[in-house]
Amino acid sequence: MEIKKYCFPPHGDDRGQLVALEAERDIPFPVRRVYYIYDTAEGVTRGLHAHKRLEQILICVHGSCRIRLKDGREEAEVLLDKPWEGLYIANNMWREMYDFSPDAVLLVLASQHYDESDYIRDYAEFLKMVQSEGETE
Ligand code: T46
Repeated sequence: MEIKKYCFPPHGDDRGQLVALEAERDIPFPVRRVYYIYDTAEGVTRGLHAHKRLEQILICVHGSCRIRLKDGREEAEVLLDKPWEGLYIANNMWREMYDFSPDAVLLVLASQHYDESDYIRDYAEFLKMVQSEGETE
Protein backbone atom coordinates (compact mmCIF):
# COMPACT_ATOMS: atom_id res chain seq x y z
CA MET A 1 0.00 0.00 0.00
CA GLU A 2 1.30 3.45 -0.84
CA ILE A 3 1.73 5.62 2.27
CA LYS A 4 1.63 9.37 1.67
CA LYS A 5 3.58 11.33 4.25
CA TYR A 6 4.17 15.07 4.14
CA CYS A 7 7.23 16.74 5.57
CA PHE A 8 6.50 20.29 6.77
CA PRO A 9 9.84 22.05 7.17
CA PRO A 10 10.31 23.62 10.61
CA HIS A 11 11.46 27.23 10.72
CA GLY A 12 14.06 26.78 13.39
CA ASP A 13 16.29 29.36 15.02
CA ASP A 14 17.95 29.72 18.39
CA ARG A 15 14.52 30.32 20.01
CA GLY A 16 13.14 26.95 18.90
CA GLN A 17 10.92 25.58 16.12
CA LEU A 18 7.82 26.72 14.25
CA VAL A 19 5.88 24.76 11.63
CA ALA A 20 3.42 26.60 9.37
CA LEU A 21 0.63 24.82 7.46
CA GLU A 22 -1.18 26.67 4.70
CA ALA A 23 -4.42 25.20 3.36
CA GLU A 24 -4.29 24.33 -0.35
CA ARG A 25 -0.53 24.96 -0.35
CA ASP A 26 0.97 22.59 2.22
CA ILE A 27 -2.32 20.72 2.71
CA PRO A 28 -3.84 19.10 -0.42
CA PHE A 29 -7.44 20.09 0.42
CA PRO A 30 -9.31 23.09 1.88
CA VAL A 31 -9.18 22.60 5.66
CA ARG A 32 -12.73 22.81 7.07
CA ARG A 33 -12.09 21.36 10.54
CA VAL A 34 -9.25 20.91 13.00
CA TYR A 35 -9.37 18.65 16.05
CA TYR A 36 -6.86 17.04 18.36
CA ILE A 37 -6.67 13.97 20.54
CA TYR A 38 -4.74 13.94 23.83
CA ASP A 39 -4.76 12.29 27.28
CA THR A 40 -5.36 8.93 25.61
CA ALA A 41 -5.63 6.10 28.14
CA GLU A 42 -3.02 3.35 28.03
CA GLY A 43 -3.77 0.44 25.69
CA VAL A 44 -6.61 2.25 23.91
CA THR A 45 -7.30 1.86 20.18
CA ARG A 46 -9.25 4.70 18.58
CA GLY A 47 -10.67 5.09 15.09
CA LEU A 48 -11.85 1.65 13.89
CA HIS A 49 -13.79 3.20 11.04
CA ALA A 50 -13.48 4.54 7.49
CA HIS A 51 -14.93 7.64 5.83
CA LYS A 52 -16.90 7.80 2.59
CA ARG A 53 -15.63 11.26 1.55
CA LEU A 54 -13.41 12.73 4.26
CA GLU A 55 -9.70 13.33 3.65
CA GLN A 56 -7.39 14.07 6.56
CA ILE A 57 -3.83 14.80 7.58
CA LEU A 58 -2.67 13.49 10.95
CA ILE A 59 0.27 15.07 12.76
CA CYS A 60 1.51 13.85 16.12
CA VAL A 61 2.65 17.26 17.35
CA HIS A 62 3.86 15.83 20.68
CA GLY A 63 4.76 12.30 21.74
CA SER A 64 4.03 9.38 19.46
CA CYS A 65 1.34 7.00 18.25
CA ARG A 66 0.86 4.38 15.55
CA ILE A 67 -1.72 4.28 12.78
CA ARG A 68 -2.91 1.10 11.07
CA LEU A 69 -4.42 1.62 7.62
CA LYS A 70 -6.44 -0.93 5.67
CA ASP A 71 -7.72 -0.45 2.11
CA GLY A 72 -9.55 -3.77 1.93
CA ARG A 73 -6.68 -5.57 0.21
CA GLU A 74 -3.52 -4.52 2.07
CA GLU A 75 -2.67 -3.00 5.39
CA ALA A 76 0.19 -0.86 6.70
CA GLU A 77 1.39 0.49 10.02
CA VAL A 78 2.81 3.97 10.37
CA LEU A 79 4.66 5.46 13.34
CA LEU A 80 3.96 9.17 13.90
CA ASP A 81 6.56 10.68 16.23
CA LYS A 82 7.72 13.88 14.52
CA PRO A 83 5.88 17.22 14.82
CA TRP A 84 6.87 18.15 11.26
CA GLU A 85 5.51 15.00 9.62
CA GLY A 86 1.92 14.53 8.39
CA LEU A 87 0.19 11.32 7.33
CA TYR A 88 -2.41 11.73 4.59
CA ILE A 89 -5.46 9.48 4.87
CA ALA A 90 -7.75 9.40 1.86
CA ASN A 91 -11.42 8.47 1.94
CA ASN A 92 -12.38 4.77 1.85
CA MET A 93 -9.51 3.84 4.15
CA TRP A 94 -10.01 1.98 7.44
CA ARG A 95 -7.92 3.56 10.25
CA GLU A 96 -6.95 2.49 13.77
CA MET A 97 -4.84 4.66 16.09
CA TYR A 98 -3.03 2.91 18.93
CA ASP A 99 0.17 2.80 21.00
CA PHE A 100 -0.27 6.41 22.14
CA SER A 101 2.51 7.63 24.40
CA PRO A 102 1.07 9.25 27.57
CA ASP A 103 2.11 12.70 26.28
CA ALA A 104 0.81 12.21 22.70
CA VAL A 105 -1.13 15.02 21.04
CA LEU A 106 -2.53 13.97 17.66
CA LEU A 107 -3.59 16.94 15.53
CA VAL A 108 -5.97 16.28 12.64
CA LEU A 109 -6.73 18.55 9.67
CA ALA A 110 -9.94 17.51 7.95
CA SER A 111 -11.49 18.33 4.56
CA GLN A 112 -15.12 18.37 5.79
CA HIS A 113 -17.16 19.45 8.77
CA TYR A 114 -18.12 16.72 11.23
CA ASP A 115 -20.76 14.45 9.70
CA GLU A 116 -21.69 11.17 11.38
CA SER A 117 -23.30 9.90 8.14
CA ASP A 118 -19.84 9.93 6.50
CA TYR A 119 -18.55 7.22 8.89
CA ILE A 120 -18.44 3.50 8.12
CA ARG A 121 -18.01 1.82 11.49
CA ASP A 122 -18.70 -1.78 10.44
CA TYR A 123 -15.65 -3.52 8.92
CA ALA A 124 -17.75 -6.01 6.89
CA GLU A 125 -19.68 -3.08 5.40
CA PHE A 126 -16.38 -1.31 4.63
CA LEU A 127 -15.05 -4.40 2.80
CA LYS A 128 -18.26 -4.70 0.80
CA MET A 129 -18.05 -1.03 -0.21
CA VAL A 130 -14.40 -1.04 -1.34
CA GLN A 131 -14.85 -4.35 -3.17
CA SER A 132 -17.92 -3.10 -5.04
CA GLU A 133 -16.06 0.14 -5.97
CA GLY A 134 -13.14 -1.98 -7.25
CA GLU A 135 -15.51 -3.93 -9.52
CA THR A 136 -16.92 -0.76 -11.10
CA GLU A 137 -13.44 0.68 -11.90
C1 T46 B 1 -10.81 9.96 12.42
C2 T46 B 1 -9.85 9.74 13.52
C3 T46 B 1 -8.42 9.98 13.09
C4 T46 B 1 -17.15 15.74 17.33
O1 T46 B 1 -18.13 16.18 17.95
N1 T46 B 1 -16.57 16.47 16.31
C5 T46 B 1 -15.50 16.03 15.62
O2 T46 B 1 -15.03 16.74 14.72
C6 T46 B 1 -14.96 14.74 15.94
C7 T46 B 1 -13.76 14.20 15.16
C8 T46 B 1 -15.54 14.01 16.94
N2 T46 B 1 -16.60 14.51 17.63
C9 T46 B 1 -17.17 13.74 18.73
C10 T46 B 1 -17.88 12.46 18.32
C11 T46 B 1 -17.63 11.53 19.48
O3 T46 B 1 -18.64 11.72 20.45
O4 T46 B 1 -16.10 13.33 19.59
C12 T46 B 1 -16.32 12.02 20.09
C13 T46 B 1 -15.13 11.11 19.76
O5 T46 B 1 -15.07 10.90 18.34
P1 T46 B 1 -14.62 9.50 17.69
O6 T46 B 1 -15.05 8.37 18.56
O7 T46 B 1 -15.10 9.47 16.26
O8 T46 B 1 -13.02 9.63 17.74
P2 T46 B 1 -11.90 8.70 17.08
O9 T46 B 1 -10.63 9.04 17.72
O10 T46 B 1 -12.30 7.26 17.09
O11 T46 B 1 -11.85 9.14 15.54
C14 T46 B 1 -11.47 10.46 15.19
C15 T46 B 1 -12.37 11.02 14.09
O12 T46 B 1 -13.75 10.91 14.50
C16 T46 B 1 -12.21 10.30 12.77
O13 T46 B 1 -12.82 11.05 11.74
O14 T46 B 1 -10.50 9.71 11.27
O15 T46 B 1 -10.12 10.49 14.73
